[in-house]
Formats: sequence, C-alpha cells, structure tokens
Amino acid sequence: MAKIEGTFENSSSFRVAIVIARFNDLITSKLLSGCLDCLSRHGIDVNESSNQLDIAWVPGSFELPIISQELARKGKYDVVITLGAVIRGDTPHFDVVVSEASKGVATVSRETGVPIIFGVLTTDTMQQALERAGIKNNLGWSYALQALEMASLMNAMS
Ligand code: INI
Repeated sequence: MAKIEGTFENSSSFRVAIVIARFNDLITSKLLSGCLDCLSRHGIDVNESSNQLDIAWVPGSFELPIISQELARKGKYDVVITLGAVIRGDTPHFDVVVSEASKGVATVSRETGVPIIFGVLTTDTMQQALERAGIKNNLGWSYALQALEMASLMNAMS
C-alpha cells in the first residue's frame, strides 16, 4: 500500500505565486499578510528581492482565474495561491463572481496540473470577512499552509 501525502519538510524550496484581488482590499491585504507570515515561517523568502515568490494584483475575484492561468502556464511555480473577498450584501452579483472565480480556479488547476489554492472568502457581511482575515483568525495563513501541502503532494505524485 502506498501512502501518498504532502509534508512540510521541503517547504522552503518551493516557488509560489500569489494572485490577489484589489476589490475589498481592506480584507485581501490582511489575507496577504497572513499568507506571507506562514510562507516566511516555512522558510520561503518573502522579501522584495525574492526569486521564490511573485505577487500579481487583479481588479477583483472574477479576474483571479485568468491571471492564475497565465502564471501556472509559465511552469515556474510549484503552487499558485488566489486571494479574494466576496461579500454578499444585497447583490445577486455575489453569486456570479463567486461562481466564476471558483469554477475558473478549479478548471485552471486541473488543466495546467499546477495546484491553485482557492483563497477567496465568501461571506454575508464585512464583519464576517474581518473575523476571517485577522480579527479572530487569519485564513490567509491557512491558505498558505494548504498551498505548501499541495506543492509537496504534487511532488510526491511525480
Ligand atoms: N469582486 C470581488 O473580489 N469581491 C466582491 O465582493 C465583488 N462584488 O461584490 O462585486 C467583486 N466584484 C468585481 C469583480 O470581481 C470584477 O473585478 C469586475 O466585475 C470586473 O470584471
């Protein structure tokens, strides 16, 4: 029996791309902080001069898939992390943005073979988003951890 799983032993060697939405940047910038903290604590150079990390900004979560696709196709990254925040409020636009972002990210990941982490908060209120972006917990940290696990798991599969 083969037990195939990701570990955190070689995390410091991975090359990571982050694609982050400017929409709701009060939230997404906090997710980014948590994400960078996790990557840094796992040995990844997150400084401006890093050759292990690139960060691309997009207007909103709707645009996450296309830029993730461009980055994944470069063959340079072990994993791509998307960061966004879609807050329901009263608008049906919410469903469109969330649906396209989630389906798009899943499709790009399967088609390129590069793991792409869906780090998009989907909440009913700004308060809930703030709670998940640092007031109670910072899910950006979790998304980075999931990225390192998936990068390792993909290596284990090859
Ligand atoms: N983009 C988000 O990331 N979050 C939102 O809550 C949001 N809302 O509510 O509209 C949002 N819209 C912008 C969208 O992602 C695109 O950038 C825009 O439609 C241009 O394509």
